[in-house]
Amino acid sequence: MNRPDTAAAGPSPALREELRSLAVELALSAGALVRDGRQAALAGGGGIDTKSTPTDVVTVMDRASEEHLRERISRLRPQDAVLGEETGGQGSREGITWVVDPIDGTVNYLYGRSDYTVSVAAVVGDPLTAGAWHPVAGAVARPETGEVWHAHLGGGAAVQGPWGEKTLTVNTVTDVGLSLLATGFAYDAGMRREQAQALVTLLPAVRDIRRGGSAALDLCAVAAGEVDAYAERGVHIWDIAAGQLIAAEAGAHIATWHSGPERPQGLLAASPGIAVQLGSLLATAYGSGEPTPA
Ligand code: LIP
Repeated sequence: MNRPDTAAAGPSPALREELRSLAVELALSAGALVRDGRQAALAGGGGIDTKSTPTDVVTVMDRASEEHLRERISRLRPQDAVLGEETGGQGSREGITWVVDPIDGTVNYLYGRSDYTVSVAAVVGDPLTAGAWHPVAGAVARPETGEVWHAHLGGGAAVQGPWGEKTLTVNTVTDVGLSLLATGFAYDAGMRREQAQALVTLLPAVRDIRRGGSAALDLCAVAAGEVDAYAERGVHIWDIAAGQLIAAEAGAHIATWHSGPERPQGLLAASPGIAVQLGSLLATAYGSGEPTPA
């Protein structure tokens, strides 16, 4: 298990639990905003812009959700920093930074699909430097189903919904050839080509893959045992910060892999029984080094 040392400097267990409760509240309230505001905001094809490529969309509700989160956090935790997908931020090297993805799975949201989320994490360290931060509390809300997955460092992971709450534990699969792998693809055509080429190695070597469109939801699926692993290259801290903590607290092995300074790193969250096998497969598929524990 490569869960960060819970005794490491940082918030006390009591404060981590408090941050977890706040992350749940924030994710649920922003989720309700984007769910209820979608029809009016996107009526007649309005409310949509693009970012890095014509397929990398941002809606007025992405922006409204992040503004809502920033306003609530500045009121409830004025001493903390905020880093968001849509308006950035510096982060706090000494204290706590709230890392928020106002809508993860924006394309799903645009198409009226239910598999989009709001992801809220409290992290310590420098959130702008890979490997220099770690999450201490987090929540991922799925507004269309009323579910929210949550965890705090050393406190386990759970999911709550209209039906109640249950503790999360990863699967015990030990043969990567029988594993169900969640993955995702970038918006950049060149990166997508590389990811497709990597699939030529990965796809025949696993049971199957699932591509859901939200890294946060994929990581919660690992935690819940709905897939055996998640691996994707090029995701951002706001896509993964809450989900990777939830997966780690449910027993997943978390690692990153690098294939050169010019390439974005990859994230792997896997049931422990297949982490080494899958890590080697990823290294072969991407021509990178073996993943290293996060
Ligand atoms: C999404 C990620 C997903 C990735 C998508 C997209 P967004 O984030 O969560 O894992 O495969 O291409 O980047 O853009 O919906 O916030």
